[in-house]
Order: sequence, then C-alpha cells, then structure tokens
Amino acid sequence: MTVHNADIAAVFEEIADLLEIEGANPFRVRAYRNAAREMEALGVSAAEMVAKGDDLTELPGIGQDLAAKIREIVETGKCKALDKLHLEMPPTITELLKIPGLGPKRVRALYEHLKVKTVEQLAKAAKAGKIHELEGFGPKTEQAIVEALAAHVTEAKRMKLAIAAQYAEPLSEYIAKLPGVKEVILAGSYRRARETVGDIDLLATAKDSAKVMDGFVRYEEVKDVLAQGETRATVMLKSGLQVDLRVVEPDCYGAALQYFTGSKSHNIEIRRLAQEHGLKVSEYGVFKGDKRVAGDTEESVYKAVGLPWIAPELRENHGEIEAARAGKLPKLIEPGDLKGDLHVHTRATDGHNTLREMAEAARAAGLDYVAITEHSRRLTVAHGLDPQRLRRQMAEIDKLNAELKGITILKGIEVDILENGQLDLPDEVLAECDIVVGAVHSKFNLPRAKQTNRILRAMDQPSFSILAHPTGRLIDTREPYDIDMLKIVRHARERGCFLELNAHPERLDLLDIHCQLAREEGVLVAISSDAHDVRGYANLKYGIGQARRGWLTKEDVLNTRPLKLLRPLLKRTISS
Ligand code: DGT
Ligand code: CA
Ligand code: CA
Repeated sequence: MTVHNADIAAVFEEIADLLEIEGANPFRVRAYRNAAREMEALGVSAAEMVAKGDDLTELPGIGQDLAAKIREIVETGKCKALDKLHLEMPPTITELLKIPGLGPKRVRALYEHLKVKTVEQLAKAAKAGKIHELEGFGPKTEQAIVEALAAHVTEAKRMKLAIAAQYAEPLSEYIAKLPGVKEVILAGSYRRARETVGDIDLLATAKDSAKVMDGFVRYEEVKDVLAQGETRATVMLKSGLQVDLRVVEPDCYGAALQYFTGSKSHNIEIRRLAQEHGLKVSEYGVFKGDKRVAGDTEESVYKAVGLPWIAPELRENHGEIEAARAGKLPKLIEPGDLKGDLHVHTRATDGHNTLREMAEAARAAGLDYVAITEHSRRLTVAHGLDPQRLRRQMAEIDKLNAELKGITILKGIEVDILENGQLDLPDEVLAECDIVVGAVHSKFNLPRAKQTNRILRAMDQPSFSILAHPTGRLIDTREPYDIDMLKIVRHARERGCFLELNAHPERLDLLDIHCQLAREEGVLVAISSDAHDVRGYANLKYGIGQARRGWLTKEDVLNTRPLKLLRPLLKRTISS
C-alpha cells in the first residue's frame, strides 16, 4: 500500500480537529495543523523518505514525535494516537466543524449536552429547537445553523485540485505504463483547472481496451469497482476520490478529449453550433451524415465547427464561444511568463526557511525577483515584524542583494489593514520598503459597507500597492468577507494599486470572475505564491491555472514584467 503525503496530512488534520474539540492545548493543535500543511506542500514522498531512512525531523515543523507518527502511518497505514482519540470521540464529529458558525467549542457543547455526533443529528436537534437553549447559542445561532445545513447538503463532496493531483498524477502514470496504452490524459474539471474537482476523468487511447480496464481496476489504491465495461470503468480510490476511465481508439483521441474535458454546458453549445453547420459532434468524432470529418485532434473538432481551439480553462460557457467566433479569445498567461513573486515569507515570521534559502529557491524556480513580505506586528500569532525588526531585515536584504547573482530581493511587507483602514506600521517605515502588500487578517465579519471602506481607506495610504488575498476565503473552510469588489477594483485603478491572486491551493483568491473584472477595469493582477517555505513556489502553477480561468493574459499580470518595468508601477510617492 502506498501512503501519500495527503493521507498523512489528513490524519494530522483529523487529530488537530479532535484535539481542538476536546479543548486541548492550542500549541499542540497548531503543531498538528502545521505538520498537515507541511505534508501537503512537501515536494517529495514522505513514504519514500521513510523507505530510504531519511531523517524526517529535518523537515520544518516536524519533531521527533511527529516523525515517529509519520513513520507509523507509512509503515502500518494507521496512527494509534488517532485511534485513541476515536475511542474518546466519534470520528463523524469533525464533519460538524465544516458547518459555518460551528467552532470546536460549540461542537463540544453540542456533543456533551445534546449527544450530537453527526450532521443529521445536528439537523434534528436544530429542527426540534433544542439548540438555542444551550449556553453560548441563541435563537439567531440556531437559525444560522439551520440555514448553513440547508446549504451543506446541496454541496456535493469535492476535493481541492492540489490534493486531487496527488492521487490523479500517479494513477495517470500507472495507466500510461499499462501494455498497449498510447496516450493518457486527465480530462474533466481537472484539466479545466477548477479549484475543486468532483471526480477525476481519465482518458486513454489503446487498441485493446479490455486489457487497460483490467489493469485499471487492479490499481493498488482501488477500494471499490463501481462499474466496469469494455471501454469505461469507474472506481473509488481509498482516498475517497472517484475516477472514471474511458478508453478510445487512437483516431478518436481529439473528439473524446474535447468531450470529456467539458464543461458540459460548453459541450452543449459546441453541439448546437455543429448543428448549425449540419454536423454532429460526439466523443467519437465530428460527422456529416455517416461521414467522419474530424476528431483525431481537438483542434480539428473546433475547426470543423468554425472555431479556433479554445483553452480548457475557458470552457465554462462564460462567453468563450462568442469570443472565439469573433476572433477575440485572450492569449492566456503561461507558467513561464512569471518573472517574479511578490508575496513570500521567511523564518523571521511564520515561514520555515531563511531569507537566503527563499531567495535561492526563487532563483531555482526560474524567477528574477522575489519580494519578501513578512507579516506586521499586529499578527502576533505569526510573530509579525515591528519597525525595528523590519529595518533589520531590510539591511540583511541589502547585504544579500550585493552578494547573490541572478535574483533580486525586494524589501516588502504584508502589512495588516486595521479595522479603520489604517495600516499596522507607520508611513515612514513603509516608505522605506520597495513594495507594500496589505491584507485583512482580522474582523472578517464587518458589514459590507464597512469592510469595503476599510480596504478603500487602506489603498488611500501613499505606500500601499497590492491587496493580498482580496476576499479572504479559504476553499471549503472560510467564506469570503462581504465586500463590494467593483468598488475595490475601481478604487485600485484610481489609486494605482493592484490585486493579488494568491496561488495557495486553499486560497486561489482572486476568484475567476474577479480576475475578469480586474481585466475589464484595467487593474493588473499579481500572481503570488504566499510561500512559507522553499517548496511554496511550486504553487504558482495553481495561480496560473486560476488566472487562465479568469481570462488573464501576460499583459494583465503585474509580475510578468521585468524588474525595471515593475519598479515604476509600484507606488513609491514618498520614498526616495
Ligand atoms: P466535476 O467532476 O464535477 O468536477 O466536473 P466535470 O466537468 O469533470 O464533470 P464530469 O466528471 O461529470 O464529466 C466530465 C466531462 O464529461 C464533462 O465535463 C463533460 C462530459 N460530460 C459528462 N456528462 C455529459 C453530458 O451529459 N453531456 C455532455 N455533452 N457532456 C457530458
Ligand atoms: Ca470530473
Ligand atoms: Ca466523471
């Protein structure tokens, strides 16, 4: 059995959830959460490290105890510490944490007083009006729970793209090695780079599909075979990810790929267009009567219906077909277009690597510049910088810049935007930075007008350049804060500010629609990794995917510019 990093991360997350519900020491909880994040971001397989006898404690945030647990999970597939927690509390209880408004304290109260262990029991208790009688709850909270539950059931179980990648990529490599397989590609929402995927759609070409099917269902991580035919099969992996495999003849590849990439509503439009041309499109090809006129490549399918090829990330039936018809498809940004990263942390605050390590890793990632943007003092959990520590870091950056070749370090800060729109550090010290990134890290629940105004006032500050993770949402965990994005985008344009597209797979914030809005309003977007360690730069690819879904071109993105063109764009009105 192969244990993936994501499996280990899931165990640590669950331990953290359960400990938190138990009311354990917050530092212990945080250690597990950090370890989970560490596992998710780890570029190499922890299982392989264990097999090679590597020292796991060299990984940031992993001490002896966590290292032993990682070894245990890799070697036995189990974790005794988690099993023990399960004896104390039902495993289903962590599901409750996903209901907006329910934190660990409330979940514990529901369990202790009402014996609520599952989402269903929660719904029953809420309907019976039992919840508002508990201490710390009230009629309003109860109502909010009822509403949140209604939203929760309609929300199908989806997996974040970067997590799905950990399972989908090795499976795809496995299929590619099966006898007779020519091509394998991950289609569906995965290829369209959606933030989350419902299931994985694998497409393979081979002459003899039956052999491929046999190999597929024998993959060691298959838990259940849900359906198996001659050319298609559906399995459930142990990770909970469902996979559809479709095998077609090599000359159908283009048509099948076009079909299984979707989206469904894009495909429906393409078929309608084909009808206008007297054609029929299916996963086997494009047909005029009985005659097959296209289908070996995707380009040929689009060409047959009078269109240029459309990038998968655009295929959501959000205007891409009209744009293609009018010859107005954007030339989308590509991974190699990024020249720098404008949001990175080091060990000075909550990052794991040193300044030098982060700079060298940026260079190794092919970047020409990197802005070090630590948290500011208000964010005490991250050990945020005060003016003195920030200035000390700037001096260190000057020294490193004099020494390092092939990378320029920019002096930056991720300054907290306070509730009244003021920034967490004085103007004079911000003016000494090359770049000021500002972010909301507190008071997420302000009413719309106040929250919007808070951000507008921050942009009014002379040194403010980039609004980091503009909506604050965490996929599946935290709703965006309530803001008027159009106002913010327009104010950014007026003030010469930019919006960040945070590339962390849990954030992907800006959303695609906001990227489009920024583009239409002429505000450049910065695609930034928010790296907290040297492997964090790898997340830039998810930022690129999201930017492409938001129709952004190289021109629309701030950090595709070489440094000498970037500098004049950064607001430096009061700096020397
Ligand atoms: P997901 O899995 O929910 O993240 O989203 P998709 O887009 O991967 O959807 P999925 O897995 O149900 O289907 C994969 C592709 O297959 C979909 O994007 C388009 C194609 N497809 C599936 N069902 C239909 C259908 O009824 N009509 C058409 N035209 N295409 C379909
Ligand atoms: Ca799918
Ligand atoms: Ca599917």
